Amino acid sequence: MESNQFIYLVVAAVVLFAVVGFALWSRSKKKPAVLTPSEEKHATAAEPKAAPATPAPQKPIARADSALRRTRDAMAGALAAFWGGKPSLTPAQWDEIEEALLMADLGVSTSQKFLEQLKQKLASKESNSGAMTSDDLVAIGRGLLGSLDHGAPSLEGRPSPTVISIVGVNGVGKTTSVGKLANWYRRQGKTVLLGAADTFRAAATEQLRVWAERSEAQFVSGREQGDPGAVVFDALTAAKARNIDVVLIDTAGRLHTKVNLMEELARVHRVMQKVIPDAPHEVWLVLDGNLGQNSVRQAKEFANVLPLSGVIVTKLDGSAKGGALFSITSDLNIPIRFLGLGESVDDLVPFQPEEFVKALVAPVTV
Ligand SMILES: Nc1nc2c(ncn2[C@@H]2O[C@H](COP(=O)(O)OP(=O)(O)OP(=O)(O)O)[C@@H](O)[C@H]2O)c(=O)[nH]1
Ligand SMILES: [Mg+2]
Repeated sequence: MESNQFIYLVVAAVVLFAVVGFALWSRSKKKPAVLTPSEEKHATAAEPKAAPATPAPQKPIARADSALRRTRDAMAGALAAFWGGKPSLTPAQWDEIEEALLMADLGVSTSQKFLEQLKQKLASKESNSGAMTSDDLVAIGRGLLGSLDHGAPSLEGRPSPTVISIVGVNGVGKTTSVGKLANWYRRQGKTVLLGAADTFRAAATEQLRVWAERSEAQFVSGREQGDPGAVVFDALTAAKARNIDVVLIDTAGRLHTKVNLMEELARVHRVMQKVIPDAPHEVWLVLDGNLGQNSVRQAKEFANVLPLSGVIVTKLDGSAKGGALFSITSDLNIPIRFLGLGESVDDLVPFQPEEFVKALVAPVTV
């Protein structure tokens, strides 16, 4: 080999080493922005961190925002007509908006009110040559939810125990909501007792017992097929003796059309009054968010028989019919207490009307 060739070879080898060496060095310095699950596992194993005692629950607005995606999608296309400061909308565009509101199951009369107010707002914007903003839509939607005292009622100054009876049609999510409520009140530092007054359905008691254990709530049950009145009597007596803050009574599902079953509920409530004269302090109707306007009809029937003081709307995570909440409040004048946004223990959020409307018409990412 000639000396020139040898020199080239040495130089090439040095350059190669330098390039490879630099690449390896810079790779070792660089932290990946996102770890794959297996990298994450190893990274965590190398640097163990103390796990938080309970995972921080997501902020309600963020949860409602994602859980209401389907209802929002039902409305979004048409409401998009407002963005971009268009001077006016064509009749066809108004029809589309009306259709979208009906698709989101706001119901005919609430949709009409929504449309009228949108038209008024747009007219006043036009005369000031302004454009419709998402705040305007939120204000209109919020107005339609009325001035009821929505959300979780304060227990301050309330009789103790506060007895909340949970009622509704079969399968709407009563037991699950009782379980989630137990957890919610426990997180507020309250002592909670669950009464398994669904003695009718096999396995209902066991289902509730699991929820009680999960949320460290006390639990009172009776015999299967036994008298639900006996269970509430025992539950309220125990709650009084043990200084419990909140008693949640899970009742058997029943069709609002079955008069005898509806009367049985009223009787169970009267049994409560033998122990605590003004019980139940709250009667909350659970409605399945997938039923849309049909749930409004259910609610009317229950309200005819029972003194409803609140509504829980469940399964909104899979529903495109969340717009029915507007009719529930405007047609029935009953506050919405909580929303069920999934099947796990933290998937229950107090109803915040403004945040709800924001999540529908002007999604907020927190
Ligand atoms: N996705 C979703 N599922 C829910 C929600 N709430 C309840 N469920 C589910 O709905 C089903 C019925 O729930 P339950 O709590 O047993 O309903 P229930 O009203 O007590 O039923 P009965 O006692 O038979 O009348 C279960 O599979 C629950 O996991 C919710 O907010 N979101
Ligand atoms: Mg049940």
